[in-house]
Amino acid sequence: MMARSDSSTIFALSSGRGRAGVAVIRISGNFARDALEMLTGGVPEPRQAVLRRLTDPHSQELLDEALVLFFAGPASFTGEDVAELHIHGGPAVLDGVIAALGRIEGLRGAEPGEFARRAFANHKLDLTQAEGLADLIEAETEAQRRQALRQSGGALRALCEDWRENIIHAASLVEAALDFSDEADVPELVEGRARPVVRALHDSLLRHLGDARKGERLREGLKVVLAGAANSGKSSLLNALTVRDAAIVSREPGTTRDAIEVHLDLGGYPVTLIDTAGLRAASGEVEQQGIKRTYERAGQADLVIWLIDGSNPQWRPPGDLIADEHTILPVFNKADLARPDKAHGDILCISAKTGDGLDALIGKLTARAAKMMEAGEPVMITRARQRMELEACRDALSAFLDGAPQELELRAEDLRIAARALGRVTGSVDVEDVLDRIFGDFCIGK
Ligand SMILES: Nc1nc2c(ncn2[C@@H]2O[C@H](COP(=O)(O)OP(=O)(O)OP(=O)(O)O)[C@@H](O)[C@H]2O)c(=O)[nH]1
Ligand SMILES: [Mg+2]
Repeated sequence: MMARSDSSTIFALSSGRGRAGVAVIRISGNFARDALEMLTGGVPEPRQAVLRRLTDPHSQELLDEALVLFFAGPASFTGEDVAELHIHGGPAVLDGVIAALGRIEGLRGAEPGEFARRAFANHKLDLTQAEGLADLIEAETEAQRRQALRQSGGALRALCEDWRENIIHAASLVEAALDFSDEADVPELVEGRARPVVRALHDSLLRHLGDARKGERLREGLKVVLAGAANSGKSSLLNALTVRDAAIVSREPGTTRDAIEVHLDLGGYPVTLIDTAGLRAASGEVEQQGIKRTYERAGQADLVIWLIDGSNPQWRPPGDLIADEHTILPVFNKADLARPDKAHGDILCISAKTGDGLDALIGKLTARAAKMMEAGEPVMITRARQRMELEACRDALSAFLDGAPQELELRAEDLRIAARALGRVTGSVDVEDVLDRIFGDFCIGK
């Protein structure tokens, strides 16, 4: 659902669902004070935790004893008055407090991402920080957490704002040249002073855009596909790597049909491992469909482990399975039954059955994951949205650098376009159409 941008006071459970020692309910808006008054009989000093009895304002029934906090706007997460109720995390307590809040006039339940959206509207965070916050909540591994913390802390925002200031500085030089267009300092202003600024910015943008999508990969996890001839041991390997029976293993070739995904944390890097239907001249229609999916998955993978059945080796994948040779990692399985002959070099040998060679394989995967995801630049692009705008900025800067310097109006326009694209990254311009998408990704209570 889309977040409404009205001025009502909103509330939601901000901690996770389910039984817990403590659950936190957040209230934000003009009536946060009144709500506290009605539930607890008073409003504590801002930022001081106090223990209070919560009673239902309608029935006067005792609901819980809770730790209560109040933040006076604008010094709060959303920039509005905010109250927090740290209640006992049982379903009945929670239902009672939520129901009582719902009966207070002027209050309504929050929609997904609505707290963060209000924080954005009140300039507490920009779009990149809001995206970073969403990532922090989703982060499953250490490297993901590091990246999300950097971004929610404003690293990308600061970089974009710095770039934008430089563009505006260059634009002011071009505007000045426009004002004095019949005088001799025009070339000095544009060629001598604006151009080097734009050139440096352009280089910096190229460096960040040429990051091999590491930041986006880290957000999404590295996709590793297990492919190979039917019966080569793909499902056995998946199970051995996850140390549980996620996939069915059997002597019959053609066992796996649907792709099966599991998530691994390799040295802090997130990896999605995908087991696929084995390749063979398939008999049934279902298996053929499975094989079609194997092709689709392999085509989208960051890395394809080509698993070779040691007892019946098929050394190479079919030519049309993978477009990029660099994404293939050949692995020789069933090393307990057979060994590869010398002609095949130092191929990685494993046995999914005995566990032999699995540590080496995990080591190799971890190294690949690190190489494909570890931060080169301290600030990373983490989403396609950001990349798209930064590319638009780069193109406008290229147009400036390639254009005729004496066409001052056109050069000024190039810089305006570039600055606008950066403004869209942080959300300082043209935001309306992206807000629903960005904040809709949050869960309720964030
Ligand atoms: N000896 C030995 N047998 C293995 C090894 N790995 C798998 N197998 C056996 O090979 C057979 C096929 O294993 P699966 O893991 O189902 O193979 P798969 O590649 O997933 O097969 P499909 O899903 O049909 O493509 C089973 O009987 C496994 O026990 C291994 O390292 N050594
Ligand atoms: Mg299988």
